[in-house]
Amino acid sequence: MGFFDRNRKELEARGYDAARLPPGQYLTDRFPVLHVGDVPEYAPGEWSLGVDGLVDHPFTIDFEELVAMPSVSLTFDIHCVTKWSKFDTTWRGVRVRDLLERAGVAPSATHVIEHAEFGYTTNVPLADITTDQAIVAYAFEGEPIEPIHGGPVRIVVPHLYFWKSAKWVRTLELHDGDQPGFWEQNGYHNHGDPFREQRHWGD
Ligand SMILES: Nc1nc2c(c(=O)[nH]1)N[C@H]1C(S)=C(S)[C@@H](COP(=O)(O)O)O[C@H]1N2
Ligand SMILES: [Mo]
Repeated sequence: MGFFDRNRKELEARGYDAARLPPGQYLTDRFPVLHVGDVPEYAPGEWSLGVDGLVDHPFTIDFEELVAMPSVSLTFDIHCVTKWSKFDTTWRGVRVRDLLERAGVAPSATHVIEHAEFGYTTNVPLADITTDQAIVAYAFEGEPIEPIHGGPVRIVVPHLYFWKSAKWVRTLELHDGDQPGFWEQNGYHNHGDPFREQRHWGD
């Protein structure tokens, strides 16, 4: 039996429903760190989040304003395209949907482009980023998100591969039509559903 089969047996033995693990993935208890480039350092008050593009009222908020918004604490399984999955991660944040509502999304908008520090981008259809579970997260397991994991603020869109969850997010841009982001331009799938194994273009 190979590593992946052994891992799947092991998680069943631990009492997990194996259906939670998407095809081709393995379960890890670690929290791997994955990104291109540097980890940004912010001076106090320097971080902000903009909502712009095809909206009626573009706005920018700072960390205090974000934290003052109604928030949710949610527990998700996360899945990285490099094949690790982690179960039961708990995040607190503001639903992306609530931020978009405040900006007033134009009828022509179809996608959100997440813009992160240093030019990282990823594209998500509106329907995927306005679910109950898609959040602008500022806490992980009850603590501020560590800088290496995207702190102070990252996106979490748990039902898609984790590259769709931008760390150090700075702008949510409403866009008319799809526009492949950083990894999508480099061969990753435009949608990225782990349960359909949408890893690369053509999957
Ligand atoms: N800004 C930014 N966000 C990013 C990335 C990145 O390179 N830059 N990598 C993505 C990928 S491929 C993954 S798997 C997750 C990893 O998040 P983690 O380091 O907290 O596990 O962040 C995603 N968000
Ligand atoms: Mo990833």
